[in-house]
Amino acid sequence: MTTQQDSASRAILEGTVVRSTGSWYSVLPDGKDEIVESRARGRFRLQQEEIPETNPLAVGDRVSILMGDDGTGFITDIHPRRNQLSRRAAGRKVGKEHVIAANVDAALCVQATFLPKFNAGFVDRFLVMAEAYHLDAGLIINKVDLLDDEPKAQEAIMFWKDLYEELGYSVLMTSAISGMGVQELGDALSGKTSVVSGPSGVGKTSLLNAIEPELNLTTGEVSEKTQKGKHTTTFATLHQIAGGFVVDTPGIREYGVWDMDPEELGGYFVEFRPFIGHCRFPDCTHDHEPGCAITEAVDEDQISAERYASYLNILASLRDGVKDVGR
Ligand SMILES: Nc1nc2c(ncn2[C@@H]2O[C@H](COP(=O)(O)OP(=O)(O)O)[C@@H](O)[C@H]2O)c(=O)[nH]1
Ligand SMILES: [Mg+2]
Ligand SMILES: [Zn+2]
Repeated sequence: MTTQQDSASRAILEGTVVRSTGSWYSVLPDGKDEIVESRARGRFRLQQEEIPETNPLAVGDRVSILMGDDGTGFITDIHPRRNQLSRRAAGRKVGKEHVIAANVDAALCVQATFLPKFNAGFVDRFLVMAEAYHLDAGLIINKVDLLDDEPKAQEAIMFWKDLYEELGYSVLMTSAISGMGVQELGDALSGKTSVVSGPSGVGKTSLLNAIEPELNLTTGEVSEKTQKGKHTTTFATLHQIAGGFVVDTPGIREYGVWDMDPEELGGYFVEFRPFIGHCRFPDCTHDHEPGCAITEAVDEDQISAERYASYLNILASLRDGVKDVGR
């Protein structure tokens, strides 16, 4: 820094990083509407982090910025993170990781009633991710308007709604077309940073636009396709919605929880937890092992066959080293 600058006379603001290009950071100062484009020192590193990261600052990071005369900011301080979502194994495995977002509170999975069909396998992978990161998780079932005069589809959807609610997850039925549940979704997003994921075409963008029309996000297939082509250099964006932030990221396969040990997986299925530790073998993967308390619970309908099938699918993908999950 140049020594002539009189930094003492300048304003220091606190705010949240909402966008990053790797060299410039868009910072939203607390209580303000105007983004301040900010820079950080080239070799800026988080003091409290031990795992090397490809990006020192991520969306969701809380920072202090020193305002310059030209209206740009200079990041002087990054506040300790409550948590971080990243692309590599969070926690035990040390290696380079790319932080997708910091200080995330909640995770919402969006599915459609149909078009595209409700994808329980996606939901279960999403919930595993949310549990692994200790995020509050919920399910949004959109396109409820399509259920009118479709009693069979309605029945199927009510099955899933009941199942996930019984597990303790909140389930919200919405329609971006009729407006049903849109206000409630806005309330759920308020005052928090949430990850919103779901298969392409379920209506994520439509719902966010319905809550906050000024957002003017692009709906349809095109933007999704270009996102899929991008790689680890993509930076997430935080959208300001309903007094909260929504993390815009490509998909759940991106979250680095998919190289966990197979024995760990069962703990991320909430209804398995009471039975874990009661299997004959301490490292039971609840697959084929004799004396397994989980398979017994499935046989006794204490764990749903659908959730157990999802568990086995995810287990198989962990064993195969398949990282391309979440489609
Ligand atoms: N019938 C119906 N169509 C919807 C609803 N929400 C979104 N769509 C349509 O579904 C398509 C995909 O929506 P989009 O928001 O781009 O989905 P995204 O890929 O999840 O972001 C668009 O043609 C939307 O108009 C809904 O609640 N009901
Ligand atoms: Mg979209
Ligand atoms: Zn077992």
